[in-house]
Amino acid sequence: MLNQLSELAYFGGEPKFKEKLFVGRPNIGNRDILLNRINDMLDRRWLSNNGVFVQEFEQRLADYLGVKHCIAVCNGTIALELVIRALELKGEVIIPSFTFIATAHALQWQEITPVFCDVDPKTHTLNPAKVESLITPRTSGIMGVHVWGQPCDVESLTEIADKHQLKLMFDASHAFGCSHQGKMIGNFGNAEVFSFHATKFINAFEGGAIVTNDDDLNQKLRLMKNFGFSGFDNVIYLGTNGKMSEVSAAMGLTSLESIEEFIEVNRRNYYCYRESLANIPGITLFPVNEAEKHNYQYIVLEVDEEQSKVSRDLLIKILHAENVIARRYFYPGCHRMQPYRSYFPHACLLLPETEKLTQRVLILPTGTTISEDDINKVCSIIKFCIYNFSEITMYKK
Ligand code: T4K
Repeated sequence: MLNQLSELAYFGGEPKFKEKLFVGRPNIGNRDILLNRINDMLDRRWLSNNGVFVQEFEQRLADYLGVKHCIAVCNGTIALELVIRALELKGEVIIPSFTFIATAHALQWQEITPVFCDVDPKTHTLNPAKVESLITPRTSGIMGVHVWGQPCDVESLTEIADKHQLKLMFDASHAFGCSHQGKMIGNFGNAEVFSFHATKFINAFEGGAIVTNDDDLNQKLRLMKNFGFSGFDNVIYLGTNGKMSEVSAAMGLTSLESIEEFIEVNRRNYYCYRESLANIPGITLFPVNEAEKHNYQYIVLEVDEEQSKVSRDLLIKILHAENVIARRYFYPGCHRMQPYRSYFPHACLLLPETEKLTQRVLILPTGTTISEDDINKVCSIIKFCIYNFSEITMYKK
């Protein structure tokens, strides 16, 4: 497809894609079913406040995950905030910095200090040995993130939490439909949180859910997400408005019904990328554990510049010029964003693996809007860059 440098859009050639290929393009399930649901909702004139779609969505999520309670809410960030509050976390909570900023903000928003812990470079999730070394008398909990759908080291984290009498929760925003040792993510710690944002594997336009096997926590969360109301005119607890709307639940249900198709397409895309990107110097595709259930929602590349000779950032610029809108999740790391950068200016010294990952990781588009042809084209651009590194780096802008 590419023979010389000038054919790259970055150096003045025509972009290889007319339409932009986005990371995070939403998967839409069956449109007719969705529109029928929306019509039903309009006919019923019941648009929010624990409507039938929300109740059905909660039940179907709980059944799918094999978890006792599911509380649907308006987004993943509110879900995190609610759990943090319901678990009465305070002081310090240990989290990875290699995550979306919402994980940290959900704590800081409630004046709890997120203590950033380094990750294991193989799994990109919390390194349990490092977690233990960060525990202080102010620590009240640990929040792991199953980033890219890769489960944390749940057993070690549970052991640490039990030993130090800490609460354990998981931000499972990326991990809907994934399992760990045969059990669906959603069943671990005191509670787990999913995001059903438009860009997520299952989407509800905006939405989230908290899942737990703890009856008391369930009761508390249900009150908290609805201003603390227990029946008409009776407020028995401090609460907020975390409710999911009916239109979101309609989308969530429709999306959930297509889950097998989404997995199939994402899986096909993952294997297509894997084949096309095999044996390219300095390029590694983050692996999926085939022994477990997985949603294959993120195509995660690591670029090792020493071998590839082309940096991750130059590769991104070249891809963007071709209309492939690859992303640098989670650059530059929460610890380098505000307000944390000001609060902990030296945090980077304790986060060497996170620092490396934020310089190396690149996310490529996948999902139902991407064809195998598209993937082969994207990969041929990457290959061309790596195999022509000396010219590329010599003439880079
Ligand atoms: N914890 C973790 C680990 C998370 O990853 C997230 C969310 C949360 C917590 C919080 O959950 P929510 O409160 O969001 O439910 C995007 C999403 O907005 C965010 O939900 C997600 N993580 C994060 C990983 O990605 P940005 O800042 O990258 O958004 P943006 O606007 O750049 O869009 C992302 C890509 O998606 C672009 O390539 C465009 C494409 N896109 C987006 C939307 C909304 C579409 O093609 N269509 C769309 O409708 O954060």
